[in-house]
Amino acid sequence: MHVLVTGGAGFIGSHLIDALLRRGDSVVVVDDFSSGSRDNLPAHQLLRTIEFQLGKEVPDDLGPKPIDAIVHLAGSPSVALSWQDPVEAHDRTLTTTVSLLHLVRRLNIPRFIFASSAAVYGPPAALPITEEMPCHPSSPYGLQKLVGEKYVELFAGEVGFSAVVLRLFNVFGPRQAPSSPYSGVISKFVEAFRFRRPITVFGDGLQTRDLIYVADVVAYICSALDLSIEPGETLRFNIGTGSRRSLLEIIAILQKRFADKTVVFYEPARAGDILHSQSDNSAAMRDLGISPIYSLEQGLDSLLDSYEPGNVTS
Ligand code: UD2
Repeated sequence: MHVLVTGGAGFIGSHLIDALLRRGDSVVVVDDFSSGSRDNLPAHQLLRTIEFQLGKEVPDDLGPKPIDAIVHLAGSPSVALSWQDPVEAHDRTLTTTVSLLHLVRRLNIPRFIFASSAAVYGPPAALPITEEMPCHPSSPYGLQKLVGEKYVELFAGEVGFSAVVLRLFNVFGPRQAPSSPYSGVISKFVEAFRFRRPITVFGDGLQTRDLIYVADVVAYICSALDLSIEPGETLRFNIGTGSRRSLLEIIAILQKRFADKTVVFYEPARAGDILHSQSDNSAAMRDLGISPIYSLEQGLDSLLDSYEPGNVTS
């Protein structure tokens, strides 16, 4: 397969690139390198990289080989950031999606995989959350992902390509950069433990998330690429583990793993933050044919093993 991956130099994208190259697929990475890094990408003869600015039109000239599928991962990275600068987040998330769909139409690309988010649901009426539950996003980020999904469905039906929308729950793992204040919670907490810095908990720490390890997410994306779907059809899946853990539980696991306590500061909950999140992942397990392999503990072990030895006790 010849696959175009937007955000391919980022956290999830770079793990996907590794997996695609291992399968023997060739890849075009499209990235603006704002949060992703060239260091995340291997030197490989089947890999080509194109730099482009999110929110701008993607050029038609993507090389001589026809593209079999797009995996669209690029976008504004977080709920909190989308409140801070909703216009920028809109351009990066939604305008980029529309410009890619326009490209799919121009180049007749048969498959589009869209990385959506659990944030489309907003505060859930019940747990676990099924794909059929109503979506009431509580942040610009969630709304932009939801409208992106609708665009995908509209274009797929009209143009005749097949699409898979993956509603990613909280993904964690190596290469998730902890550097921004808006980085994923596990990357922030692990960094705090590694460098003996204080942790900030927004709210009381009892909020729960469905935390899925990046290797499991990549396996689902690969499966979505191979899935047999009717042209014009859009399928939607929750991508999570089906369980939920609180921030205080994560801190307790890390305290044990590092044999260390850390100072915890509590601040008010962030705008648009929901209390609990847990996927019903039965549709993904059934139709994409795989189950998540990593528990939270196993994922954390694998993440900590990816750092230099000496920072973590075993
Ligand atoms: C949302 C989506 C997730 C993904 C992500 C992208 C939900 C349920 N999840 O994740 O699917 O799209 O956005 O960014 O909508 N927190 C702290 N201290 C910190 C950092 C975070 O307490 O230093 C809290 C934060 O306030 C939240 C929880 O940890 O309650 C998880 O935050 P996050 O930024 O990792 O992800 P979240 O849930 O916004």
